[in-house]
Amino acid sequence: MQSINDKVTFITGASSGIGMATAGLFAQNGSRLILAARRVERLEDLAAEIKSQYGSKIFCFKLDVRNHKEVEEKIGSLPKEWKEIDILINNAGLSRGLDKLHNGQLIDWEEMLDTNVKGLLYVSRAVIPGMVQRKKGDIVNIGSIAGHEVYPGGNVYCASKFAVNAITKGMQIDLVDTPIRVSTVDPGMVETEFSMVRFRGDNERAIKVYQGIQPLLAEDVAEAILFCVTRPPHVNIHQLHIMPTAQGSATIAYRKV
Ligand code: NDP
Ligand code: 8X3
Repeated sequence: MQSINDKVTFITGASSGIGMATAGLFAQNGSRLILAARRVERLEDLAAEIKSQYGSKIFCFKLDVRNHKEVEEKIGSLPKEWKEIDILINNAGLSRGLDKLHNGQLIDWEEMLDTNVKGLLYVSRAVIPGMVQRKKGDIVNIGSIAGHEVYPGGNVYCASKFAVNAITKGMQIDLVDTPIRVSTVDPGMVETEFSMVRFRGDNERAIKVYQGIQPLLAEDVAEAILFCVTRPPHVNIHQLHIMPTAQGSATIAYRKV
């Protein structure tokens, strides 16, 4: 097992859910953290909490992964002690709506594709060259069961996660002549702000997603991410599916009502 102690981990979308839980777990394991998201005040609160708990070194900055220029400039101008990123966790992502494709909203499609696909590409393009130059690094992309199965109304969100899957494969092939490892962690239902975002704050609808079932916790996914990056150097976990025990597929869940 490799240690992440003192390694620099960059987490996108660290202001909530899986990203936030991963920040906590990685700090607990001695990693230094770069945390990015749009809600920077949340990052600052998280950083203060983690610092007081683990004494970690943390650098936070506001970032909208959809904005290519901003991604390039902010990652390109990281302070000297934060420039050498060891671990990149491409986690920022979201879903909007569950409409049939023919009723879908263009604005929702664009937001999902711009964030989940193009945002991941922009961040990767800004970070990976340094890893190649230094001949070391780990990349974990957060995919989804939605990147393997299409479910009713999932259309464009699923397409974005199928794309994450393909991009991950592409990275694994393109980096095969380097020591850099690339993984995708693909969860089923995780109880985070995901459904509140998907249904634009409709709490009742969001709660129903997890009714009668024990979903994954963000911490469960954080553990899976940590597992990927702590394998011995000759081991690359290509893909890690993680599902709630009561979820058999994207559409089949056993709910106790
Ligand atoms: P949350 O809504 O709790 O967290 C999403 C995070 O992404 C937030 O920190 C948000 O920060 C960030 N984010 C969204 N858009 C942008 C943007 N344009 N720029 C920068 N950051 C952004 O959801 P989860 O933790 O569940 O989601 C994390 C990842 O896990 C996503 O990729 C999601 O698709 C994936 N996933 C989730 C599952 C689930 O059931 N919850 C299952 C499978 C995969 P902010 O708004 O502050 O910018
Ligand atoms: C999030 C899980 O099942 O809503 O990626 O697609 S699901």
